[in-house]
Amino acid sequence: MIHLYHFWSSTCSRKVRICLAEKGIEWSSHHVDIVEKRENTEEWYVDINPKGVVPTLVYNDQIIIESNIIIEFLNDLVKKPELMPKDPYGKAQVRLWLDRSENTVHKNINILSWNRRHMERMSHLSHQEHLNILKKFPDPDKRFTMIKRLTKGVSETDEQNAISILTNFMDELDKTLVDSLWVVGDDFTLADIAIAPFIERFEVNKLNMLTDFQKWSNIGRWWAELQSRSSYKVAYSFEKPTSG
Ligand SMILES: N[C@@H](CCC(=O)N[C@@H](CS)C(=O)NCC(=O)O)C(=O)O
Repeated sequence: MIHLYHFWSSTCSRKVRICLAEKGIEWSSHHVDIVEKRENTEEWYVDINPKGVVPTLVYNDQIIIESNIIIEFLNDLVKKPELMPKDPYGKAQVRLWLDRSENTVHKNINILSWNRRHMERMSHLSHQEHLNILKKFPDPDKRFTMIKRLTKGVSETDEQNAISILTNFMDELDKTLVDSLWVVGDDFTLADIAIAPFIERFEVNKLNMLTDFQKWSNIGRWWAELQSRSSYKVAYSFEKPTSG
């Protein structure tokens, strides 16, 4: 049995839930509250995910972290439908998009989410209470970044830089989609799954400069197609649990 430790609205958790639905894999849900209860920094969770982030997948006592690695694991575990190209170059292209989804898109959307989403979610806390929570992050890199954001803020310049990097990403994605139905070739792959939750996050955060589908019409066509897949609908239908 597959056990998924995840948070209902996290982009990386949604990525894994799309993949599970594509593969038709049964899974058992373990909801980790990363907002109100901060369960992700509790000892029991850090024992399985030393970075204190979601998602984590557990299969027969094997623990797998990092959403991009989890979806590759699932693709290897269950053969059909195949979500990786057969040829080595195609595989390399998918891995490049997976890397971009994390190191370009996730990294920069986090910068833009700080003022729009994170601070609002934490507005019930005093500065000191918020700081005490961030100090509990087990991953030194994440702890340093989050504490710096809280104490120094995310400036207009930081935001403009993130927007410029994400605009370049969208230009690149649109160019890729001129000649192919999906991000890598004409078959749906892990690359499509890895990018999808971030486009939705641009929309939710009302980052209109990053969702101009008249300008990026190839992305617009791809995005509409992706949202109509049942795997996307299933992944997004997981709602915030009322308790637990
Ligand atoms: N590279 C990791 C990133 C995981 C990550 O940052 N997860 C976020 C949710 S999307 C999280 O758990 N954040 C916890 C927090 O900010 O307290 C992955 O892809 O799994």
